[in-house]
Amino acid sequence: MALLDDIRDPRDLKRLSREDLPQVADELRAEVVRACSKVGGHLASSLGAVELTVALHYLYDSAHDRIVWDVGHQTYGHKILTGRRDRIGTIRTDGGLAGFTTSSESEHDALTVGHASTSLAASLGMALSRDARGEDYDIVAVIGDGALTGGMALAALNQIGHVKPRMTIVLNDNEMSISENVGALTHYLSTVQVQRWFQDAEKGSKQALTGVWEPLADLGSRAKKAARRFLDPASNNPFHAMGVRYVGPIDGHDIEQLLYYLEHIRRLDGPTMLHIITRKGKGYRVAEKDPITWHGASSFDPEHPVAKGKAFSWSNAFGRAASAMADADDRVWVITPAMREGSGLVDFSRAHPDRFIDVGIAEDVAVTVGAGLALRGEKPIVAVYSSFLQRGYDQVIHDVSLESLDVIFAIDRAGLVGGDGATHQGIYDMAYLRAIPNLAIGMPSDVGELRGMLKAAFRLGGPRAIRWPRGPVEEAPAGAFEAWPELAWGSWEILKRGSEVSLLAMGPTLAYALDVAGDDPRVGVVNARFVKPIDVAVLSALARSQRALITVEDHTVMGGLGSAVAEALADLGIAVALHRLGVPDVTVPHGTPARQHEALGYGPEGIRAVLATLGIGLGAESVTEVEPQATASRRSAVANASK
Ligand code: HTL
Repeated sequence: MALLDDIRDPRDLKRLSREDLPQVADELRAEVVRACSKVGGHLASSLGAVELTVALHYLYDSAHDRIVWDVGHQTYGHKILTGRRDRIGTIRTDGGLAGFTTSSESEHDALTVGHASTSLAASLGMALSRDARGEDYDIVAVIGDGALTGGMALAALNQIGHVKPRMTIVLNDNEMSISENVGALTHYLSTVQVQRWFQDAEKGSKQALTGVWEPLADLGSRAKKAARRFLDPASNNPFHAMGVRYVGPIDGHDIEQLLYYLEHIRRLDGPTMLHIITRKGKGYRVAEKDPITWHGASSFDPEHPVAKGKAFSWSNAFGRAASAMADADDRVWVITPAMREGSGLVDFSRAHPDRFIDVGIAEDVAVTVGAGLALRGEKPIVAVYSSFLQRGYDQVIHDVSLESLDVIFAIDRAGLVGGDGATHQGIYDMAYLRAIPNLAIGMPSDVGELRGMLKAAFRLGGPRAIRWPRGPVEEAPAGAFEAWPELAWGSWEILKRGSEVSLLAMGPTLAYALDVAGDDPRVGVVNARFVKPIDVAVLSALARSQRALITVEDHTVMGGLGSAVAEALADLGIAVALHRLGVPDVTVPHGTPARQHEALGYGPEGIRAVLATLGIGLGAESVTEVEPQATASRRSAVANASK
């Protein structure tokens, strides 16, 4: 690792000669593979951006200039070059580096990010400030072709083309989102532009320099040669039409070319997009061959890389259930905003290609396409991660709930999600959905309940959200839609009666509650599987007969199950001690969910601690010595960790 060993800071990189840079890229690539083989991570995207990373850091001063990475999952090389090499093997793990760029982690991370399509608007904001204050620094946004499918990116581009601030936009085009990229723009980029470039590169473009390229005209023959590769702005280019100068496409793995074009563009006024073509997984054979599998890798043996088989998951259970529903009824459609694999929909997309639609990274569009389908009598299922549905919030209210349309929201990754961390935590959906009229919400605790909820949602109609966590679940025989269990929407299930206290839990926290309650006759357990409506009959009976109720949820305490129960008790006029366990008012970083549940006070130990305060001692370890403050101090420890 000859060169990388001496790079502790991007300034060290700048001391090298240009000829050395390909070697730095090779070493960086090896380091990214090594880190991901240890702890997993976004391998393929980071490998594809290695040359770009080297070129950007060679040219710009990332502590002063602003390099704004979209999503931030392709930045492992950037992290290594910006003083974090010694910790790169901790990425996405408890207390380790974040998986995305995070401003609090480094001055070189211009934006805290994880969700797609924000880089252009944020860069525009930075440019507006810079220009208003007469400051002088460069702004480079790096956005993938996947992230460019997001409405936010396109709307920002529209504004950038209007305001015309000086900035560079690098469009890192590998023709992939997580799966194959979708949309007309993608089609345009891949077929028209790329073909044109490869043809023109051979022949030499006959297009003349026009006024837009005049800054280059006096740069001599090399610039003119380069300019031949610039597309004629009069051509039918959508970015140019939006007021953004377009350059490219060029080979994004050729550092010389990258530097050459970036240097020229840096001198131009106004916004310029440099379209670079890269390969996802570049330089690591398995990842190049199968970038979908190696987009988000688990740990692997770098000498013999084989993707780990994954246990049957909630996503798989949903995918199968959706297929059975679509088999039974031709009105069932599934819409995904770019998460076919993650949402367990690969088989569905093959079995029902005509009723499967990937709208790109555009959750807002996914929701309103669902509304449109429902308006025509179809039965759409919008399959979306909890944290990404935040992007479609207005659409849920405005387009679906006002008319109480038959749209099922299949919400995956509800709860803490692990390595993806703060940006991806699925801990707000009940809070933000519960206030919406007409919208009902449930959370199953096993596959049978998932099917029962889907069936009930389908039969009852109206907007219905069903949420489930990331991770494995016990597989249950598939069976036909008609044979699925009937489940009364809004019904809770008393799993164990207790004489003094009841634990009300949902989804994964139900296992904690059952574990803690054991066979102690004083402690009951309820599967509080619906938060809207909640089971008022069961709740009021419990509240009148128990000394205390404890809600346990993998969600913010504010607005979730605990809130729903507190509100219902207030409405019922029942005064009973209520302890609400869940995520307190803090951001939660990446880490191991089970450990985080404990640290935040809603794991088994946290439940025992609360029971201990009620005089119910259970289990030896924690109960007697745990004071009420213990939970609070654990909470603040996690809060501090996330700062
Ligand atoms: N929806 C939103 C709003 N944000 C994110 N991050 C996702 C979904 C999920 N997601 C990623 S990475 C990614 C998606 C869809 C693909 C991005 O494709 P792009 O980059 O072309 O921009 P590439 O991977 O290098 O090809 C993550 O959550 C990490």
